[in-house]
Amino acid sequence: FDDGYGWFYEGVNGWWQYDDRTSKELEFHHKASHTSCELLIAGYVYIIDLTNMVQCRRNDRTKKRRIKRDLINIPGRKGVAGLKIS
Ligand code: V3L
Repeated sequence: FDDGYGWFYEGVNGWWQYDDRTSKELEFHHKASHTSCELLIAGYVYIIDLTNMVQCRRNDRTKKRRIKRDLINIPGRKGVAGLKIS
């Protein structure tokens, strides 16, 4: 975004940036002070808990990933939505 911040979810040894569309949706819900939202990501509905800053699949809540809103150029950034930085 214009302020240099983006949205990330946890991977192995680093953070993946959310895809563009999902990032915009997250930013909208964040700015509106929503405590959670449900978003369709790669064919699955995810519950994004903006209070505890975690995400999980709606139909399989065992795997929780931490999420964060942070500067785009953080160290440990792996890529965008599973596409690695070369
Ligand atoms: N955006 C895109 N794909 C996601 C997201 C998301 N917000 N959340 C989960 N997945 P789970 P390393 C990730 C994918 O949590 O090597 C990365 O994007 C997730 O993809 O049980 O471990 C990489 O593609 C996983 O494939 O819902 O850091 C991949 O893991 C699948 O949904 C490997 O990354 C199940 O995750």
